Amino acid sequence: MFRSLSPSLAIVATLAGLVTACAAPPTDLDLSLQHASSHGAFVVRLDPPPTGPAINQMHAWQVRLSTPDGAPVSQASIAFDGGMPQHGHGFPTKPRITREISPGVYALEGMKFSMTGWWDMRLDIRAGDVSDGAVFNVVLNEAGIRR
Ligand SMILES: [Cu+2]
Repeated sequence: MFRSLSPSLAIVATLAGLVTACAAPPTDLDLSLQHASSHGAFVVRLDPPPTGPAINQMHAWQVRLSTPDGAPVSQASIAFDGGMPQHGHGFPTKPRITREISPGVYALEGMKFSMTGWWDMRLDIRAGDVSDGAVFNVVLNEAGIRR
């Protein structure tokens, strides 16, 4: 039984390994960490930790929110979601916006990347009666964030 199954199992395991290893991120990803929100209501900038986000370590980012003409946007409520689009999983933690550090600057805490590859970070922003979303792509390799 074991003998007859193992060759095909080995092949399946090998193929699965190859597919995972070879799923390179799309080459046309927008890797910018500052851009307009989807409908242009805000300009959003993500600042990673100065030392770069190390794999498997909890860390914090900052989110800078402004109007299109550069005025800081205070008292926004920002929901965070994201994960690895090619792997179908989210973050291993529950990152969230915890507080406004200074006008228009928000702390994104509880971040942790569990592996290298392409991650997306999605923000749902509401300020007053204006709502908009922003999506960022981060490609991580052993050296940090690919630019
Ligand atoms: Cu993954």
